[in-house]
Amino acid sequence: LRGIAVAAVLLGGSVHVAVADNPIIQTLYSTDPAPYVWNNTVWLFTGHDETGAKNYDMRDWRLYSSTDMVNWRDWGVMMSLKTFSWAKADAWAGQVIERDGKFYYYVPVTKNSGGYAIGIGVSDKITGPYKDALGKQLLANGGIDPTVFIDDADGQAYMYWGHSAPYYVKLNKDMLSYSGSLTSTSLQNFIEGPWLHKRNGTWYLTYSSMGSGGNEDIKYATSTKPTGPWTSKGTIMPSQGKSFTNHAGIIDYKGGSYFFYHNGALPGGGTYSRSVCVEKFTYGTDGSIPKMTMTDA
Ligand code: FUB
Repeated sequence: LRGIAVAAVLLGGSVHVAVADNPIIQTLYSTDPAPYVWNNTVWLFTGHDETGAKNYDMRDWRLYSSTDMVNWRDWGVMMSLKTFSWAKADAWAGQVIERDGKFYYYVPVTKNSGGYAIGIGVSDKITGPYKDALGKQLLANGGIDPTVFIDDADGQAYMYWGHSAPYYVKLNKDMLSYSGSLTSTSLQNFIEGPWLHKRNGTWYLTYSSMGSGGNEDIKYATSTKPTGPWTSKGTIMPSQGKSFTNHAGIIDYKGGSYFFYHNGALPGGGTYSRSVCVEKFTYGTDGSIPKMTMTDA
C-alpha cells in the first residue's frame, strides 16, 4: 500500500471508511490536478508526464471521474497539443469550467513561435473532445497555469494565471474574451499554479511557492474580493517528496472537502514523472485550511 487517502462517510450512524490508494492514478504519470464538481460527479482533469521523460514532456490532457472519491473512471485523452495548431509544446496545467451548457478548458502551452500563451478548448460535453475555441491564443504575457472561477453572486468570471507574478482578468460572458487589461496582484513567494475558489463569502487563492525543503510548497491567501488584495494565510502543504513542483486543486463534494496535489510517489517517479494524489480535510471554524502532509511522497 503506497499511502492512503481516506474518505469517511456516515452511514446509518456508524462511520464507514472507504480507502483509496494515493496516488489515485497508478496507470500512468499524471500532473496538475484540476477537479471540478458537475452533475453530482467529480471530474478530475490532469496533465500527463510521458514515461521516461528527462524534462517536462507533456503532450495531452486527461480526464477521470468519480462519484465516491475512491473509484476513478478513466476517460482517456480529451485534448492534446494537436488541438492547438499554433502551439508546439507544454500541455501544462489547465482548468475546465462550464457556462451555459458549454465546457471551457483554459490551458497554457508554448507557441510555435516560442513563449507561453493561454489557449481555450471548448466542448458541448464535459468528456470532450475539446476543440480550439479561438484558433489562436487568448493572451500571452509569459504566464502559465490558468485558473477560472465564476462568482455565484453576480456571474462574473475571473481568470488568474502567472509565473513568478500572478495576474488576473475579468472574462466576458462568452468566456472567450476579456475586459480591461491584464492586472498583476501580489502573493507572497508566488511561483505558479494558482487555484481560485470561494467559500462562505471568502475568496481563496492557493498557489505553488518555494518551500523550505527545496521543492515547491503550497501556500494560500484569502480576500473578501475576487480581485484581492490578498492576505497570506500560510502553508497548506510543505515541500516534500521527489517532485520539484506541486500543484493544488480544491473542491467540496458530498459534504467533504478535498485537496488535490501531485508528487513523485509512483515507482520511477520524480520531477518529470508525477502523480496526482488527494487528501480529505476539514476547514477550521474560521475558514482556515489545515496544514497537510503527503500520505506518500
Ligand atoms: O506540469 C507542468 C508545470 O509544472 C505546471 O504548469 C506547473 O504548475 C507545474 O506543476
